Amino acid sequence: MNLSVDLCGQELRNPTILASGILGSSPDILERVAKNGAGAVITKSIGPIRREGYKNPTVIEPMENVILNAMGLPNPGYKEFIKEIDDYLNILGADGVDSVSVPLIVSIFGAVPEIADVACAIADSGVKILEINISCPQAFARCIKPGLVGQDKEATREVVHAVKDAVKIPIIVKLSPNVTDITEIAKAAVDAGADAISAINTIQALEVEPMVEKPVLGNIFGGQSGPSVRCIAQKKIADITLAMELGEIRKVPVIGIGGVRSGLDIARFILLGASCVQIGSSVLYDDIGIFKKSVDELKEFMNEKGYKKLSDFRGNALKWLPRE
Ligand code: RRO
Repeated sequence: MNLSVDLCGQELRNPTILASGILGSSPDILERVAKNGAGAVITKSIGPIRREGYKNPTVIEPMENVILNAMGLPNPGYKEFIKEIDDYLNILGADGVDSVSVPLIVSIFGAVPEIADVACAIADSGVKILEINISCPQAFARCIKPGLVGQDKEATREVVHAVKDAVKIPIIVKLSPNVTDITEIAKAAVDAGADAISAINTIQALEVEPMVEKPVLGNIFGGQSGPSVRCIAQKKIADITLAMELGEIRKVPVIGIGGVRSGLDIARFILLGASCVQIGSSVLYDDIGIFKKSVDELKEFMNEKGYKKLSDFRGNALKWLPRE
């Protein structure tokens, strides 16, 4: 059975990727994730300058299967980050872990023109794929730039163009679910040169503590993730992949993100046309054993169905979707 995926020219041994921002970004932690079976890993989003992030609480579980976060893009700034990049690349790069290569994808954010400097410096340090985060809900709540890039076609085009003009390496663009029509933003990103699309970032959310009569998160507003968002993510992915199938958006790999917790969840996203998935909040529920566990379950599913590779069933559920 072959579970490998070609993502923007990099071979992933299986279709699971550690989502950005889940476990911090130290080389040691990413190495543990790689050793525990992830096909690739993504760092916390890195921006133009150092940011402390928001005050606590930054992550809460207000009810079962629901995680809210408002971290506030904490990061050391790209100049500090690239000082350590060799540590990352030595762990995950050409020689890989246990002779298996686990690509390192660096998530970046920022406004134009600074984001081009961030992208350039990181690409020059040897990273092979970037993910541009145009979709952090907290960026909207506290107005790093008025409005969220990922909610506006023109702003999306401008940011993706700026990064494409600055670097030769492939870029994934991570989309927000907090829009009326995600296909419009996906199209703007792909038209501007995105080599792959990932979706979804977290859904804008708010929790209130009744006894003290105030919001719980330090930043007041946050983003919802966890198993509760999986079906919402699946709808957004289907919107994008169907638009690609209908020729409305150029075909590029689509990466499903949202509540993936099992091999059947991976299969669900692939059946809707995704190339692979990112796993985020489930790491908090199931620890990093989630990668191996879900890949083993995916193998069981494929075995039972008689599939030898992911392309044997990719997109099979799309034929049920209405198209007019
Ligand atoms: O740092 C955050 O608060 C954060 C980011 Br950058 C993001 O992309 N999504 C999210 O839910 N939180």
